Amino acid sequence: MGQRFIHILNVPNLDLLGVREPEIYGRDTLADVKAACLRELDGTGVGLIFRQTNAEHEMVGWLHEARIGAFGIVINPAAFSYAGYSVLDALKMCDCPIIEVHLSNIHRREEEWRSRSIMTRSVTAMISGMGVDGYALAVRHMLRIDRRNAA
Ligand code: CA2
Repeated sequence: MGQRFIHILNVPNLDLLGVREPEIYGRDTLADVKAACLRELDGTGVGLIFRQTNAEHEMVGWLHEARIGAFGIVINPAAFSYAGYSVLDALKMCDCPIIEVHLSNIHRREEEWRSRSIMTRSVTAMISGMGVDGYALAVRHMLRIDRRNAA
């Protein structure tokens, strides 16, 4: 088998992480998130594909790429969490573990609609409210589960 990859996928507006609303989302940027995830993967042989887009069709294409044989998917669906049904359908086609990550605790936000992610019922696990640490924790968990399954 060739090298396997964890796909970390970020969607609308997350390119502005660290720039807008730091009181909610923190001051770390996506580059910091990527660096933290690479540290987790160091020496494991698992590769990283780290992406962000503001376009729904691009995200669907990336999920098709990850559909078969990926090590795992970590996705922050951001606003697609609430109406991105094409992203949801594409996620359901993937055969690997999927962890949904939200920087903020979506159940604690002022706007009640933020707590109603349509993705959550179709993913393996969800991390919400741990800020940028959520991504690296998701990677660590996936590595641990894989090691457990191999033992
Ligand atoms: O907490 C999260 O990670 C969210 O997925 C972020 C989304 C929001 O729609 C979800 O309810 C919760 C995107 C928020 C707007 O985008 C920004 C990104 C970076 C900085 C400021 C805003």
